[in-house]
Amino acid sequence: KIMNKAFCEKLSHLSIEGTAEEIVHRFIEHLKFDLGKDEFSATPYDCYVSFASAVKDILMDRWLITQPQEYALQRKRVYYLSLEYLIGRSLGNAILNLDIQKQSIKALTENGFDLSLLSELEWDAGLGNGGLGRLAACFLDSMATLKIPAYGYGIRYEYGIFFQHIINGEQVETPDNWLRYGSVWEIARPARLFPVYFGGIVKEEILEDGSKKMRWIPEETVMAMAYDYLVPGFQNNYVNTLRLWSAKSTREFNLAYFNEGDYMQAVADKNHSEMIAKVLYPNDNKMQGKELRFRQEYFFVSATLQDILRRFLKKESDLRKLPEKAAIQLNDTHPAIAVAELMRILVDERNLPWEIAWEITQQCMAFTNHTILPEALEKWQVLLFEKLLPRHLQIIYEINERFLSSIRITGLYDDDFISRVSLIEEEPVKSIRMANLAIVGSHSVNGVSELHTDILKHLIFKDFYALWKDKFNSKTNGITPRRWLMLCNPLLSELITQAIGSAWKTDLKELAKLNKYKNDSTFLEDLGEVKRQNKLEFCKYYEDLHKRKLNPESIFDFQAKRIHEYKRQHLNALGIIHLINQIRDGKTPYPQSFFFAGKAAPGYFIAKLIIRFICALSDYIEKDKELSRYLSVIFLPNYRVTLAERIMPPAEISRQISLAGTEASGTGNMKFALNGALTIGTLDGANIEIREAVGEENFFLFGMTAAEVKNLKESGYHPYEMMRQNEDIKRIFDFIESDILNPLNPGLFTPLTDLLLYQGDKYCLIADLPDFIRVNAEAVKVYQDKQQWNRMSLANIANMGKFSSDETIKGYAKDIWGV
Ligand code: B1H
Ligand code: IMP
Repeated sequence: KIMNKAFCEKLSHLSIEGTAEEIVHRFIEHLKFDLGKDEFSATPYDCYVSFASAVKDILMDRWLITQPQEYALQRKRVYYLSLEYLIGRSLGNAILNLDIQKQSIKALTENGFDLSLLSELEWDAGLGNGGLGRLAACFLDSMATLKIPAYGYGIRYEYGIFFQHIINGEQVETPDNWLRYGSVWEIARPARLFPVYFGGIVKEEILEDGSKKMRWIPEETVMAMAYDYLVPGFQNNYVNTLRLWSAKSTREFNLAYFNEGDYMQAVADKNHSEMIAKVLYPNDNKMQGKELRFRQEYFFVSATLQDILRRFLKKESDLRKLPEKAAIQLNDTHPAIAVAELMRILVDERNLPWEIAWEITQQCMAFTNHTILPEALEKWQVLLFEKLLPRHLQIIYEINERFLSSIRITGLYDDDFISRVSLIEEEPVKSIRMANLAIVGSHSVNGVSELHTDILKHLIFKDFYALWKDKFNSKTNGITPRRWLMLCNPLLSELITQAIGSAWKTDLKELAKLNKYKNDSTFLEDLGEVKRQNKLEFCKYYEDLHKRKLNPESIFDFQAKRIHEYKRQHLNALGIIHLINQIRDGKTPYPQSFFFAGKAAPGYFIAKLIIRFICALSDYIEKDKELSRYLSVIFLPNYRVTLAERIMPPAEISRQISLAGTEASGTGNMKFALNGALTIGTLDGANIEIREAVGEENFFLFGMTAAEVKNLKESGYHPYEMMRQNEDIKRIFDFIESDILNPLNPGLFTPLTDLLLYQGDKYCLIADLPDFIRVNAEAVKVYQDKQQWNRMSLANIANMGKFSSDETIKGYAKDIWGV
């Protein structure tokens, strides 16, 4: 004990209520005493930092109440392991969740500051690629709101997802050095430090009783240092922890290295170790088999499991009780090495018998799959394993042997079956199948929508489903209504609250009460007016930033998501070319603005070409007087959480047009619908459930079903012939092949058209195009009946309750975690 009673007393009595006066006081203290700034030197950014620090003080105060409470209660904790957290900004969210909006605005306005201007100075924390990372962030919000003692664990990347610039119609990436000026929101824990080992050899030891034991003698050590981010629940005084690991060289802690050996080499080695937490891999739905990524995965899993066990062992000594106190959720296979690591700790370090260790591991672990795209399924070469984690490789072999012999002795399965479920793939290169490891090592496997889970059960994991039906379950994704409605769309939130009260904020199903307004023409007009105001607001934002005018009278139509062939941004583009052809034929369409936003992985050639295609289309239309009267195409650069918050309120049409059976769930689809956009979509992922919830008459459906796609591909799909037989499609391709979009660069888009016409059109754009053209026209027709459109929009908002991440988390808590 380093503190006496008197001091502890003072410590526990200093608390912050969160009045305007306290906020101002702390704001000033931070400005003066942390930053050393005065009226002559403070910049707007200094003011943001100091004010945000005052808000963080309140977060910290609540956190220091929540955490000891949970120690006293000793409830089971949830550990969410994810390589991605796409958080965005924190200031507005903290103020909302702490319920200090009125005081904050008072504190600022009385002193001549503007909250929205200060908020704009915060950089996004972009530690994720897309849906998978944003889902993790929504889950943290919901777990805190539901007062579940939960921890997010991940990596504190020095560089988050790259910035996207569009230069001459092309994507250019620059690094997101988000920590350059430090982050207000993180708390460094320099003493919360764990060693993580790599490489070396495994030695067999004979113990006194004659039994054998494996001892890993690693070659390399990297230190993992904790940084904490506080996660407040919605207006409930409950604050959880997101703990992100940073890599530190052991050199830092062992100065002897510098004295004895080669000083220059020691510093160089330091860089090598610290590379681990340097940068987020910028791929979405694709595995990149790089050694550094493999190191990242093990680094954060090893540090996390050490921390979990440390916390457990503070109050318990019997590791058999671990499953009663810890639920570990694996966000895809990226942390799947946790299965082998926990086994290694229990068997090698804690000397538990294998069977007991296996029981503990399986009961703790649960696995969520997020994609069925074959290129995303993680497989790591045995050679790499052997080099970096030789003991884990042995453990995986042993898990595999025990697993395969347990099914062999039943006599129910043939050799083909056994080689399909094996954790080891022999051809073309011997590799470890991380999904198989995660499935075998977990008590629960879930998909992220009904359709996706069905595909897991009956297609990609059907052999495991045959073995363990009860392991499989579906948890449809969700979004937090705090960020995705209250924060981003204050006008709509206010209208809703006036109509049905505030209960929807923590019980989104309350929105169903809006259904009673479906024939209330005043309410429908108010709803339309909110959308109109949001469109005008967006126009102002866009025009200030990009010096280009938008037409607020046009239909605001959005496709915002990572650029990927399976998501079919190019299908949307083909639909726009059809409209061009119609205008050339003298037909005058209703004015439409097509917005695209999304990043392409830097190494994904076709995705980058799709961006060029959209930008070329945008230019061509803008320069043509006749076309630009009716159409505009706008590529919004650098899609990120903050931009997503800007586009949800003004959106009228949401495009969710992936080929059926490819998008596991989607969550952008939910954000748009919750903000009153109508979806033009396929029967894919969660679209199916959204359509069911809002009513099929309030959803613009097109395209094949997943079953139809399967049939078409099996019976022979001939996109070129289809194109030849459809006059509209033929003209679309004639248009592209004429190089009118790219006169200075003839043939630029040939790789794209070749993929569709001559290389099998993997994602069936040609097959779905006629129905896509039909549904686009239908939506535009309906739009012209404003009251009808508003009624459909209301039906969407009112029936989105099931897609709150609060609901999703309740499902995980009950069915998987037992909390
Ligand atoms: C999703 C990924 C993903 N699924 C590999 N899979 C990655 C796979 O860096 N990697 O190697 C990164 C990301 N991301 C998305 O998850 C799905 O495509 C969406 O449909 C789904 O809504 C989202 C959340 O479940
Ligand atoms: P951790 O769980 O060890 O990471 O500690 C997080 C926070 O939990 C600490 O800052 C304390 O507020 C609280 N805490 C940690 N250990 C104890 C304990 O033994 N009793 C009560 N509270 C604790």
